[in-house]
Amino acid sequence: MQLLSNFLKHKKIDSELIELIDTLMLACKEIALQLREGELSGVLGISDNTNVQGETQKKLDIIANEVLKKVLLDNPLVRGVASEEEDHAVFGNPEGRFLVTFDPLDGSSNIDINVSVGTIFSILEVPPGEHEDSDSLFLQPGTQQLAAGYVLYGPHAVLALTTGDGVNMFTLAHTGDFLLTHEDVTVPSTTREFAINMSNQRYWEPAMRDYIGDLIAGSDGPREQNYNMRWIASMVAEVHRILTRGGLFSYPWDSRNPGQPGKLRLMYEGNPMSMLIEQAGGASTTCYDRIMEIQPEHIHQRVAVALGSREEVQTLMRYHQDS
Ligand code: AHM
Ligand code: MG
Repeated sequence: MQLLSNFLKHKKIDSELIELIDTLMLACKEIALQLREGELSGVLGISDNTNVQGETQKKLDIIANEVLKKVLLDNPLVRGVASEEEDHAVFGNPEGRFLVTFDPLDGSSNIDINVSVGTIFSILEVPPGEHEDSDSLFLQPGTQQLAAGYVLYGPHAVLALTTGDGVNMFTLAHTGDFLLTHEDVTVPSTTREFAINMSNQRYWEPAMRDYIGDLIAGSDGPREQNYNMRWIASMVAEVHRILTRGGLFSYPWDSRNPGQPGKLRLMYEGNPMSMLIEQAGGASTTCYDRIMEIQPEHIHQRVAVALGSREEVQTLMRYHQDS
């Protein structure tokens, strides 16, 4: 089985990008270790802090964020990082070539119940020309991402990675190495499985209510086949399932926060997951538009998300266009 860095070298990926990915994995291995000990290392439970979005931070949100920030900013290739858990971007080497955005611990509401969580990341390049250190360096559409991925901390830790040439998966071995376990992952174009938080149904747009209603009607409804539902409440685990066997995941706009496009964040969740899904042959949309073409206006911007098996995503979009 091939080592992550050997695989990337063999694929002729830019050596600096390989070095950056290795640095990211160093941080993720440290997070995996902290998670492994759970209650024994006193890392579970909530902290006294709330993040910039007003959400209570878990102790592990803070630990994972600090580990990633420190390890990445120690690498001179990194100009700056933007994190779901930081108010603003944090900067390192002014000569650094790369920008990294991350959700340090996605699905962290699941930590205390020992359900899968993960680190989601996206790598951008500093735009050409002279720029002051500011959040605006990061405001690039998802189509500009050089690489994106996640590490899912489940029964085993798995990295799903794209550098813009397909998606590959690597499993963390007891030696501390990530080894290639799935090459050229593809999302089946059709599916009979969907994931959405049904308890928000009454707040959705009519088009979303109609679409999900028709899936639930199964073989008695217009779709004329039965669908199965899953909701892990950990996007990283849902996307991993979709990359593994297909499916549709959505966290749509809802009227609880009408001024907010959605719950998930464009730069830390929407764009990296969209790049992975598209690179694996799937599709990703706000229900109306391609997520990766959105021009971000601020780093913590939210977005409505529907992604997964291509034909199912297209059907969902038709319901929205027709409404
Ligand atoms: P987080 O980044 O604060 O963990 O929030 C994102 C998570 C996603 O992983 C998941 O899809 C969603 O929030 C679950 O939301 P809900 O609690 O409404 O089911
Ligand atoms: Mg998240």
